[in-house]
Amino acid sequence: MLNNRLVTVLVFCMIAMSVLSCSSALAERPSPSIVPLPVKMIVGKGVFRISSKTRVIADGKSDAEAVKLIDALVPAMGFRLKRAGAAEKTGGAITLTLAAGLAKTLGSEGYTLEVKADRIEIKSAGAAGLFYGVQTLRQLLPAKVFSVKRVEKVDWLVPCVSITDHPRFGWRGLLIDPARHFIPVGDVKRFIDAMAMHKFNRLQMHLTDDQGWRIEIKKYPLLTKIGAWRDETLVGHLRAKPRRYDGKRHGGFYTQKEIRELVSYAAARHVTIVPEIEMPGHFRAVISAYPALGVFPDRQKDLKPWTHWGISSDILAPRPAGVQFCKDVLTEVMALFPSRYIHIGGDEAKKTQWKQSQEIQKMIRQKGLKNEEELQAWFIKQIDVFLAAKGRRLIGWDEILQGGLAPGATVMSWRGQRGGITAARAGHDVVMAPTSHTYFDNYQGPREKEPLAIGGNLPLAKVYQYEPIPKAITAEQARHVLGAQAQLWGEYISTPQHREYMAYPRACAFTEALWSPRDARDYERFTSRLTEHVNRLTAAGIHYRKLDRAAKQSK
Ligand code: TNX
Repeated sequence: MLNNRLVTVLVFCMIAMSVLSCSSALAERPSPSIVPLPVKMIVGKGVFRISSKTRVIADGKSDAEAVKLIDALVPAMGFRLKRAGAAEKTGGAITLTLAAGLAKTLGSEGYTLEVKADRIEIKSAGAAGLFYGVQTLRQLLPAKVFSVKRVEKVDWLVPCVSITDHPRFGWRGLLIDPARHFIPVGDVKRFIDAMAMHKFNRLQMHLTDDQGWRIEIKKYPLLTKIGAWRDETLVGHLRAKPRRYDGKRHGGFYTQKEIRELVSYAAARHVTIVPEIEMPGHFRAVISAYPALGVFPDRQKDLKPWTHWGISSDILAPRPAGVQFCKDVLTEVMALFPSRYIHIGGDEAKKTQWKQSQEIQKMIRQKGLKNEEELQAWFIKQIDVFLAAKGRRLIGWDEILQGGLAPGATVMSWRGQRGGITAARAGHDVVMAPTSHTYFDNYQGPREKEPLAIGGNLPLAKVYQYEPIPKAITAEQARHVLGAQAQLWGEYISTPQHREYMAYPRACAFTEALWSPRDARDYERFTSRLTEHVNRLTAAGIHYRKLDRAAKQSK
């Protein structure tokens, strides 16, 4: 009797378990590993087949994005997919449609992507959204479609899905630093390609620093003739003693023609290049070219661009001629970069020379200012007014808060979130870039196993957990947080491979922190998607740091 009952219970349990596992198998139709995770994705039944018969349909306005889709698929298809008119009957089509009505719910970067057995439809209110829809579509295909070389003449199967997606933040940035090590045009383009694939939309280029000036300015030719070249470069870490140098001249700069080319290359991938021209500090390369702009021109006649890292005390003397110099440079910069935001640095400006100079001290008194901090604030304000009059906005590192923030300024908060919080509370816009979570020049694993880096420790898991909105601000103030940016400072990064190694996979985690809904974040699931995603990086030839089990443990 008891035995019989036991058997019945057991059989019942087995049936229940098999029903449950069956239904969960249905529910868990393998979900494509999309990075960054879309807001909403429903996986359906069946597949769409991309073949030589597939046509691409786009109206006049979405045309450019259709061409980019066709271009992207050339290596995988081995030929260019043909275009068709909307009315044409085809063997299945990929349609790109601009639908202004979607702006209300999805903004201009959001999109819907429907993959049905007989068609694929991407819709967005903006060209950027179509572009991002295409990026997601590529991730629905096997990883090898990301290869730029391989040519396969096969049909590709796309799983049926229904995706609705839009970014959480509008500023999803990365910074590169050609000032410390020059980055040739081709390598910048390569970096932009990888960014676009991950839906980043801002590339800050740190174009000037103590160690080199990297942009042609017609009015001041010596900036690149002298300021773009240093005699040699430090080998090893700045803190290692004695210091050793490589004895090799290093330098380079972008001509204005090259800058235009980069700006349009980036724009075609919906990336805005934000130029950064450092002032009043990090100014040694400028003073090497034009000693009259320094605080002590007589003493600074033989100055040369710095050959090691750190912060030089050579600072702009904010005489009328110095302020004018900055405005002249920015005039040429604005003509080259359509970016609404112009970054003027403003960080780490050592005030030693201003303190030592009777002339600057007199200037401070005459302007009725209290100290050197207020002089810097006064100077930044001149630049703020100048940029605003031209319809642009000044953005600077959080030191621009000291001595009073210029009225139109946007703050990039790097020394923690504090600067960002102060600025947001005061009603200023903010881009978060704290050293704690966004300094990709820091180590990402055990030092003894990693290539030389500046220091610190920023593992993948920590990047993934980054939350740009500080708890300390209200929802209203949070609207001032435009987004965040990760920095690849270049002191210890001198090749494209190393730059990619420092950027990936951390940038995969970072883009998800900026794009995907806050509540959807799940590190375990992210790393499991990442194991598939890195195959795309491999196919695309991106030199990333291999995933390790520690990535999961170091949470
Ligand atoms: C601080 S972040 C800097 C850079 C350095 C970086 C190295 C900032 C505004 N200034 O000049 O390259 O640290 O991590």
